[in-house]
Amino acid sequence: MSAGRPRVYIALPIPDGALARIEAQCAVERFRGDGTPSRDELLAALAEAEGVLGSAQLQIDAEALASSPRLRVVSNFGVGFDNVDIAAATQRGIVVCNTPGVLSDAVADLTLGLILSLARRLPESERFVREGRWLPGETMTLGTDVAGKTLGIVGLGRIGQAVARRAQAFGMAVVFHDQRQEPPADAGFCAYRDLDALLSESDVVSLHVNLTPETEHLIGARELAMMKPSAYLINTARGGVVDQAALVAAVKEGRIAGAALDVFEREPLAADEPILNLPNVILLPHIGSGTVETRSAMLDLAIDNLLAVLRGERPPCPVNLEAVGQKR
Ligand code: 8YV
Repeated sequence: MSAGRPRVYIALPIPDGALARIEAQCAVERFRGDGTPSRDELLAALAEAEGVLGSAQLQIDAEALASSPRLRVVSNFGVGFDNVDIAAATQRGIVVCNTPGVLSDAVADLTLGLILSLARRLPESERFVREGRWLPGETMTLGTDVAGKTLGIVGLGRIGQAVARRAQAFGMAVVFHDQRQEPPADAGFCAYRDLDALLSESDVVSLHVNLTPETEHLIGARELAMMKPSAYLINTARGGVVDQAALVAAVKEGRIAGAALDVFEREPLAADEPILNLPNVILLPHIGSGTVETRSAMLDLAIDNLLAVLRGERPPCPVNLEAVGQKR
């Protein structure tokens, strides 16, 4: 370990108690703006930092890593790590960590909320009341039941499994596809399908994969064309998993019934994005893990990860285990 207290860059807002935990062990530099720091600010901070704590939206690519000679740990406040060039980090002995597990229930809850919202037309019904259209004799178009319908889960990791359990409690049949695994031995509670079969069989398709070169635009025009015209697509994973332009076209032309998205190819969503004009698409501002309890548990785990690496210990949740212990 380097002499003195390691320098850490905190690239997201954190409460005083969490800050005190880090300051007890580290010299802290903080980003105090909204959102994420500019590229220039990030590069300037990384020139000196041994650790960085940032959201899963903070872009730490090969160039940023190359200009971080002292960096030993990137601690992501989130389970996704598509924002970090893992191969480049590993090559430089930089440990990348994430926060799996603690957010699975929150993301799964939101996913079920979206499934029910689409099926029962909740946003549309709410607008019906608020806009004064609920008049004598005026009724809403009926929704559909979820019980007895089939949910296709793409990516049966922790979050996918949490979604599967909830959907089954609502009476849905669940099938899954997972690129990393054939049916796992313990997935007896839902049946494996290849992706095309899942798409054509499911009434709701829900995405729970990491964004990687293999999953980028996993759902494009071809895949959307395989879905039932009555089916819904849910994405609470990463925007890049879906070809957003193809989705807009499919919904507009009635080739699928609708979609619910918590994530987008570019975030925040620009004011002129065509998807904003589709009434049968629910749009949320990336709030999958956004509960007080879950965000607090994520921050605790992200700090545990950060401090463990800086103490020269194995962190609770390394993404690239092979980098642990390489750089001291
Ligand atoms: C967070 C996320 O929204 O866990 C992830 O991968 O995308 C989210 O939980 C994000 O990291 C917080 O800004």
